[in-house]
Amino acid sequence: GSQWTYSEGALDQTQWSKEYPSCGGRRQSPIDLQRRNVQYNPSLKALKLTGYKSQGGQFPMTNNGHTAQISLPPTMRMTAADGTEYIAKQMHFHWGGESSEISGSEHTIDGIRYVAEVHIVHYNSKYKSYDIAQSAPDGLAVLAALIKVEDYGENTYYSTFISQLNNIRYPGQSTVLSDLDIRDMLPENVHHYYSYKGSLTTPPCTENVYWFVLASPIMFSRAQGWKLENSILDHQNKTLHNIYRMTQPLNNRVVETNFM
Ligand code: SG7
Ligand code: ZN
Repeated sequence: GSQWTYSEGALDQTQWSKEYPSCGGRRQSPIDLQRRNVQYNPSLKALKLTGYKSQGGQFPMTNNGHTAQISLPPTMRMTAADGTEYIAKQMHFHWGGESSEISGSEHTIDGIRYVAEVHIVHYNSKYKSYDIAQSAPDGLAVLAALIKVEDYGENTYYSTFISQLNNIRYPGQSTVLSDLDIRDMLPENVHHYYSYKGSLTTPPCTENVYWFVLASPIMFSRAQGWKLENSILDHQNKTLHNIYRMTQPLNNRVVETNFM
């Protein structure tokens, strides 16, 4: 079968639905988060993140040809406002062009695209495994955070990750990161978020993802933004750039927030 891409060849994102029908569905991700159109729900509780603090673990990281992806231990869990518990599986990134002027987040806020976006993919703990959950209608939840680059200092919680991107330059390459603190890799404020029901943002675009997009961004230095955008290559040996999907129609969905 042909390989899907973001913007080149026969199976670019405008064509995904021809091979992956769900990509043409009515609850697709990402979306533009429009502050004027969200439903403020003050009773929406904060997410509960357990096992996110560093336990001195080893985190395999790989270049899967589409992004840099870090495997996460099942001891990391997220409990949503409705009490559903999700088990972490992996985290990965979406980014834009060769400079941070060319942004590449997937979700946009009032039409503004951020430099990059991190996704922590989880599966519903009522299922025995990720593989079972990934095809269940209530199987997945993704915790997302937008990444902003300005003249800040280095975000030292990302130093290990950024410096080891060189070890996964080619698709299929892997490395191991030690002692990540995933909690510290998120914004300080994880209480405020947007949430809505959507899909995977890549083929097969399965419509079984509960999305939680944090309201506060993660800060990177310019050098860190540049390294994220320019360290790893795709299957054509070209630098992986603009690895994000265009925003999709909201259709009849409601985006909820727990902040004003
Ligand atoms: C990334 O985004 C990868 C995919 C992920 C996809 O390209 O990290 O993961 C693997 C295992 O290839 O797909 C099923 C899955 O997690 C879509 O995930 S996303 O909706 O959070 N962007
Ligand atoms: Zn993603």
